Amino acid sequence: MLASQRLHDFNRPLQDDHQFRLTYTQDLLGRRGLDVQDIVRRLVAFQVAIPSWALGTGGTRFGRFPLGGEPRSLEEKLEDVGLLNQLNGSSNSISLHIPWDIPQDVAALQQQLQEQRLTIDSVNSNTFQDQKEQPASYKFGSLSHTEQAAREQAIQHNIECVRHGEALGAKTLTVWLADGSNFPGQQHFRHAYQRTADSLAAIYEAMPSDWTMLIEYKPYEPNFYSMVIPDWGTSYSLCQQLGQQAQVLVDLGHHLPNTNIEQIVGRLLHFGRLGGFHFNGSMYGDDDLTTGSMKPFQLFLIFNELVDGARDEAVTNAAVAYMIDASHNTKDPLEDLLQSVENILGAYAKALLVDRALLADYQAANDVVRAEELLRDAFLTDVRPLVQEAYCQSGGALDPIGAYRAERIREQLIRQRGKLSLSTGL
Ligand code: PSV
Ligand code: MN
Repeated sequence: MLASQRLHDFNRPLQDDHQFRLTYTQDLLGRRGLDVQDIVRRLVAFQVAIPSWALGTGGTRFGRFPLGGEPRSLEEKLEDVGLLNQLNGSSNSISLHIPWDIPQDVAALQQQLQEQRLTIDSVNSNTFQDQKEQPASYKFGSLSHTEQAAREQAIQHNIECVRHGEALGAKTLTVWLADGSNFPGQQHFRHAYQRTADSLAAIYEAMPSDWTMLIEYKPYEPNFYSMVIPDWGTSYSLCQQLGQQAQVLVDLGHHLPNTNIEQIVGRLLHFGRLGGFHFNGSMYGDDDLTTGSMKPFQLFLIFNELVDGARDEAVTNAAVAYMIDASHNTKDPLEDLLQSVENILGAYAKALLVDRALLADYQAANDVVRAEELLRDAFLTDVRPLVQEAYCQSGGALDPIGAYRAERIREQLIRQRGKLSLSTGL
């Protein structure tokens, strides 16, 4: 890991320029009555979890080009997240995917978590692949399967995920189902839905009372005719039946092109059912690109809804869990994750600039142009000095990717872990 003195040394020559830009931004925003210290405090507090499966090189069904030094064990995955968190102070938790991340030595892992000041975010079940020696196959579904034995196996797997999570202090189970059909007539829509609802109810029953179940939706892939949970409405209806501990998870890549995701966020907040996010960038579908790389304005508009909801007393939504769910096929995964976090913090900072009272006035007066310009003005403001200040105040690097490169961390990892890896990069 990086010694804090080294980060300090790295920051020193950058401080002058940073102070200059920070002072300018402070003056500019101060003139608009904004409390910059408060914005920076909120950025420092904002944390986005890193999934264990995004630390290795990803791939497509055509190939994978590993760059080496990737984590070979859960312990090494934790090391990588700890390193990211040292660099930017914004990723203090890791999400696990079972069975890839079954802890071998729970006590040692607990100690490592403590030493690296990390926590376990959520535990994700995997019923989209068959595992060795598993009696029933998920080829035709898991929680929605026509055969009880397959459903029961998938239910037990989810309960087992909760048990692994409990041992490490997690409190969230994320369920994403690949269940669906590839051809018309293959699956009875209503019956498949009901079987899923019943299976989820069995898992929900087995969950501790302080746990949350996040239900993810996805319109297509791996099934291309229908998915059992294709949209937020289906997730929402399942949550409604299950109870207060069930919440909808929005994965940005799980929408058809041009879907108004910010409106979905607004709706779910209104219903108090927005449980979590999987951030990524999308050009065509579930592309799993760097968050904010394709549609930064959309990312800002999503945060605009989140901040609006957080400031409205009428909104009773519980705390939202944030995670990056991306795949890194061409970039160094750690650099890509640092970029994503930076874009997320930037979108959040911009949303904090919006004058909500003024926006409400423009909306009430149906002043379309002023309302739109108010949002555009926030979006076009350069908030990078605020994000950098947040990194700095968290003990991180003013330029996390610069520090990562200056410290030749990838080279070190390749030396320690080797060129080839067994990593599960999706
Ligand atoms: C499915 O595309 C998904 O977004 C779900 O969150 C999975 O858990 C994750 O990718 C990794 O498989
Ligand atoms: Mn996801």
